[in-house]
Amino acid sequence: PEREVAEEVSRIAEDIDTMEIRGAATIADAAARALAAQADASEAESPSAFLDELRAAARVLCDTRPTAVSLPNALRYVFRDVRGATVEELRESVRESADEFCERLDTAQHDLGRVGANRLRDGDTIMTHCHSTDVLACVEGAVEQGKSLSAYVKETRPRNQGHITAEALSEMGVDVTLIVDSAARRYLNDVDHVLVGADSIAADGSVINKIGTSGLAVNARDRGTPIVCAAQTIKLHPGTLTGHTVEIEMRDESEVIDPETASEIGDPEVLNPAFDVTPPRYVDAIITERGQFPPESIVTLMRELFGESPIQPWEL
Ligand code: RUB
Repeated sequence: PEREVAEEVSRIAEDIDTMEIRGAATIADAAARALAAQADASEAESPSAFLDELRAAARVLCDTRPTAVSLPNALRYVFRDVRGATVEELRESVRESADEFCERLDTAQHDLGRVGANRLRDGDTIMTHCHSTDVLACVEGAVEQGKSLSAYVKETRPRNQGHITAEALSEMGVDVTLIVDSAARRYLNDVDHVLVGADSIAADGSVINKIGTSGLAVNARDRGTPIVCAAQTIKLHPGTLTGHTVEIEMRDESEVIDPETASEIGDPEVLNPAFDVTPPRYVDAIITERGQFPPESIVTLMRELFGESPIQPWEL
């Protein structure tokens, strides 16, 4: 039977679903906090009932968006350290584990930013796609080192997350130029580094990120512009070690065209994939909190961190 989950869990799941909460790292943070909220709200009378509720919450959270592996990874991480013989002990343990996870996430992003910052030189121009907090951490690190930077920011249709990036970069003192997605190639000659984030990294080093990343990477390679992916190790997708592929989320067509006006252009079928896959040969480096890696070598790190056969959080 379906178990009731805490109201706060439903609310966070809804916010992830509607992209009120979005971006892989932010989703991971919210998911860990949701488990803590479930633990706080639980009225379970036995440890096993308490754990069943936590598993149900994990499932509800994972059912929101399929592509960012940081979501199940965050839940796995919190579950891994949960111990206790009584409901009270378990509750406290979930709180501690979630807090520790969120702290580690912050630290990892900061450490990643320092690695990424070292690639950027004073006076460099970057190009961004979508809105990635891991990418912003690299820029922030460079700015803190006293470097002055310019950025071409792609608006990132259909949801224009580029606007969030434009605002964040401006606040850091970066000189921002907003462009439509299809103008990227025209300006690549003026760019020193293309910086993108990731929702998942596959075992072969493929980068799964916002739709349009792969085309940008192919164009960047053609122009000889280095393309760098900033992705904490929480973005490594353990399932790809055992042959699974990363599911690409398809979103509602209303994000692309207003259903009211679609009839005026002959009611075409609309496809709205949210992410795409950039093969490792188009990526120069993956920047993590553990340092910078060529994409082809990321599998070693993945094995070290996850082992061979991770299980789903609700099976723990
Ligand atoms: C966001 C997106 C971001 C990654 C990385 O897609 O593709 O590049 O999630 O973000 P959406 P971060 O807007 O559909 O969630 O570096 O913040 O984890």
